[in-house]
Amino acid sequence: MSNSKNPESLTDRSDAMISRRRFLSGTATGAAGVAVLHKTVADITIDPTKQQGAPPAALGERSPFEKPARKVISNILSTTPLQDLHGTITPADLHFERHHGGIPLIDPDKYKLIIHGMVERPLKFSLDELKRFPAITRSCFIECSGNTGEYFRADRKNTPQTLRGLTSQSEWTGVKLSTLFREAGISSRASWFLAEGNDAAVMTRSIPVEKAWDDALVAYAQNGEPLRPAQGYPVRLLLPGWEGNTSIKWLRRLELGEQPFMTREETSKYSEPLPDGRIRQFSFEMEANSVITSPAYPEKIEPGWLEVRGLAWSGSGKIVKVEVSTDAGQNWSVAELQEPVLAKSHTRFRYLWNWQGKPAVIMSRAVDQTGYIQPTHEALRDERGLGAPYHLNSIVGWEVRADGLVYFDVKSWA
Ligand SMILES: Nc1nc2c(c(=O)[nH]1)N[C@H]1C(S)=C(S)[C@@H](COP(=O)(O)O)O[C@H]1N2
Ligand SMILES: [Mo]
Repeated sequence: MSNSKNPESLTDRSDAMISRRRFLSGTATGAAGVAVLHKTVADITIDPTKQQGAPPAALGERSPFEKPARKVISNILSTTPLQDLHGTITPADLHFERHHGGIPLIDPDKYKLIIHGMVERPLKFSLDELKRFPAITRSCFIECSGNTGEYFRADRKNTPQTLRGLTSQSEWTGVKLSTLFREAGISSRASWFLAEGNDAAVMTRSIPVEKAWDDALVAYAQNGEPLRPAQGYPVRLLLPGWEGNTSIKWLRRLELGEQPFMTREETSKYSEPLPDGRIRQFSFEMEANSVITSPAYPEKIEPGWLEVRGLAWSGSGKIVKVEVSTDAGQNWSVAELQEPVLAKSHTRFRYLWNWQGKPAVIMSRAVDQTGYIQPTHEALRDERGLGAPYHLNSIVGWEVRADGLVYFDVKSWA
């Protein structure tokens, strides 16, 4: 992977490493690295004026100077402004949204969840009854399998949001699906269940029962408050790490059966033709993915030290490594991961880079606990043919021009 035949890139790298170490240990007194990040101020004058603050408002609002916004792509889709967020959590109002039949308004007092089919006791739960069961709280991402898919164009003016904004991370609370299945006494022959939503689309998916014994959740809260209507209020199914379309919102019915139910979504939509003529179906797990959120279009950077920042995630478990390349994927260096690293969760990575003012292409590559390495676009195409706009998790780049302007690297998607 390291390119020892290229003397120029070797020199660049060792210079960068020495300065980076000095920079980190704080011994670079007056050295170029520190001066660029933090200029010394000669005249320190303190402004003595005070301003009477506003009284508390009924609703906590963002500072009027901050305007992060979802990008509404169509009446069925909106994306998370990944470039405006820090850390890993997505504020609920900035969670991406994907609706096949609009956002239904459901009265929580009238809400019911039915479990039936191959069970000893068909059951019907109110919201209060669901809340009475032992609860669990966990963080995880939800990512649409169409991320960087149907609505993505390989245009140089992509932002992190238009590139990979169909993923969001929340802390969810609810009752384990296994608790409810035990309550209903599901048959030992039941190996699949149908999950059905209460929206105009009546969205349905078939899910293997093993996912219930693993980590499926019937969720009623998100980031400390009840779900937002767009996220499935009052109750959604949450299948950590699996493609977003399986996390059925406005969940109203679970039916146990012996086989996949072959719903409309499964026969007409979520299937992917492969180069060898086979069709990939029930491709539930979201493979490891990552995106550099800064620097990215439309930023303009200055020469000197800067922190390359981004998010990595995997539906198969924890992220164990993220590597960053500043030479279009020839050499890779290990980025720092923000602890705690959680399974099936957005993981923040950071990498200090001394940009010398020369054209560069920066990329990130995620590795998860199964050893899976995020593939190049070329490798993904060889494997899957890219016949369907789903599960397109390949490595992407940002092109940094000599003038500091940053653009989506269209070549990384060719
Ligand atoms: N009932 C219902 N559930 C649904 C959908 C829907 O249209 N109706 N969309 C699915 C899809 S395609 C995705 S990617 C996720 C998106 O969840 P979010 O809107 O909370 O981000 O919800 C899934 N669950
Ligand atoms: Mo989706």
